[in-house]
Amino acid sequence: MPQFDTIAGRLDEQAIELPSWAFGNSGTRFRVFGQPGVPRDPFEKVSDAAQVHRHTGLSPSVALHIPWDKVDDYGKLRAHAESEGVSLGTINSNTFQDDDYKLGSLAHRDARVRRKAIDHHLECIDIMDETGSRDLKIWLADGTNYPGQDDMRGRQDRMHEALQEIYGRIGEHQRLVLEYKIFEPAFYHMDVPDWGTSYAQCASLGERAVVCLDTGHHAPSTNIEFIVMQLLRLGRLGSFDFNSRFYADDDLIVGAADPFQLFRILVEVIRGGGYGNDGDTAFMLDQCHNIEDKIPGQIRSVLNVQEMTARALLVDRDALDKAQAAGDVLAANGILMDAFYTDVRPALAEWRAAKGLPADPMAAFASSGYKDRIVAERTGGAQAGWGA
Ligand code: PSV
Ligand code: MN
Ligand code: MN
Repeated sequence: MPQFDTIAGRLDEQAIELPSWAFGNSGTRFRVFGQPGVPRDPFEKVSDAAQVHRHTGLSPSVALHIPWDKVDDYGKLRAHAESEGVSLGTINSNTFQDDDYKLGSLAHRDARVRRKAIDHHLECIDIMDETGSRDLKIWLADGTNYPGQDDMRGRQDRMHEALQEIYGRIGEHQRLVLEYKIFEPAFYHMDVPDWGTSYAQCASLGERAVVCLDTGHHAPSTNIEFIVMQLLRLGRLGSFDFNSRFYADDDLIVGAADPFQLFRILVEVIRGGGYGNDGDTAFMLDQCHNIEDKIPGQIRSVLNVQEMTARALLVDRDALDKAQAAGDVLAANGILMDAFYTDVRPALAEWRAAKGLPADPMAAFASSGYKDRIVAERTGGAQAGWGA
């Protein structure tokens, strides 16, 4: 197996975008537990995200969700981010929290509602021009709850027409990223339920339309790494929303529920040329920290991604190719498992220290005094992110 030193350089290529909504209060439909010191506005969310980058060197950008992160002056928010050492990243649209969208947004039967949803996306593109963002990420809550409720084919056609108009406004250096999800909030059918639908829509829009794979958006026991392989093969794996799940779209800390799955996904990302300087697949977290502290929750998450990336980079590709070509099933599987079982934590601590980063980012944050400061300064913290 390769030594850690031989792959250490590749870890410099890693960038994991943080979701602004991970820093605000969030919860389930049963209860939102408030935490002291949570951000009161997008500026404070960006400051909290910057702490994660300060301690890990892994998260140089923050994704925004509109209208949760609506501000009067995006230039000011951009300057604030830059002064904190991060940039503004993906702009996420939101057509799921408005009464008009009860029966859908881009797929709605009513042209007035579709117009409103399209205009929201055009506004998001205007914001991207101001924030300097590359990606417009679209996740649609559109779907139906009952068989016969609406004509699925008509909905697909209307959604396509609407996406075409939005895509037409995407700049030359920007991308439209279409996220899929098997169910929820619609329970009978979703209009973009799977990677195939997202791919089909993107392929007919143009080459700057790509798919977002949220790791929590599949049926149980779906082979997600196969989807990663296929989308990279087709040149359409635009981004990841990383999180983990035990049951549904749990949005838990990535790598918490199934570290082996995260490893297998990263093996395919690297194999398919989607990692770091090799490609254009953006890594993003999409998580909610309902009961744990938010900033350490994000620190733990990016460290988990880095750890599994290091293990995936350690796979001995030459030996694996030989074993596969020879049809040596057990040897091939053993080579993969050797990398998975390698504890890279001590080597990563040294790697961080050599870069002037804290060897233990969790401990460094805990002793930084930042949390005490925000608890004292921020009173009346809003429910940011979900429900804001
Ligand atoms: C939907 O479940 C989703 O994964 C989409 O990415 C949304 O924009 C996001 O959650 C909000 O957390
Ligand atoms: Mn998502
Ligand atoms: Mn989700």
